[in-house]
Amino acid sequence: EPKISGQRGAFIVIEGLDRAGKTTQVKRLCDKLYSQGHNIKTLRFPDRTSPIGKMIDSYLQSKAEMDDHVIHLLFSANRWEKAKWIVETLRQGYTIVCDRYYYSGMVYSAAKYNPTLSLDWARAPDVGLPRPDVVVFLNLEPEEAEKRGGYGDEKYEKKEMQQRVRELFLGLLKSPGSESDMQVVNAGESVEIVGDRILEKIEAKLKELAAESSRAGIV
Ligand code: FDM
Repeated sequence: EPKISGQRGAFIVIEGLDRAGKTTQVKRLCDKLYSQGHNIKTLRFPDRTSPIGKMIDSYLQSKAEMDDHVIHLLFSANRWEKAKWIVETLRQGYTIVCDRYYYSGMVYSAAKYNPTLSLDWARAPDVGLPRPDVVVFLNLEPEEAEKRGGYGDEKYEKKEMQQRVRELFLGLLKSPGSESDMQVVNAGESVEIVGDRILEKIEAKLKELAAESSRAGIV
């Protein structure tokens, strides 16, 4: 049941490399926040269920070829499809926990080093999307990623690509924009420890939020 106190929910994003444990941690976090009395909805990008999401899925499985700019814009469109839902759901008092958002959008596309696809170009189509209240970046050392075994078969699950994505993510933390607000958690620890660290970051932020105005911003 949506909260009737009038306070909007928080928009929480979990970002990170493949194999950093995002999916596991999103699930744990939702369970924890739910047990604390929050109303929770989850979301993940890409959302492969919509027609655009199905095109993205074909691309990631190498069943369809696409120009780098085209697939980038589809990933962005896939977020815009959900923008109104996000705003309304937060307004109804639900806290949203989202697996990947536009940060992945920027870095995975820019990691292709296509000369006409810069980080700035990649960011542009996402400007105006609902802005997260907290973004946690699960950082994984390359050696630890190696230890976790081979990557899957999807398009970007290659060592070199992951390395470039990691560097770009770390670069975002130093950028002057809102991306530098990302909270970093070392994903190399155990599931329990990583979960506790994520929760610490989020609880601190939720407290700040409760004290502030309850209007959601935009990217
Ligand atoms: N990915 C994800 C992108 O390239 N751009 C985006 O905007 C998003 C949201 O898609 F390699 C990449 C990241 C990953 C792949 O993601 C599929 P999941 O989390 O493994 O489904």
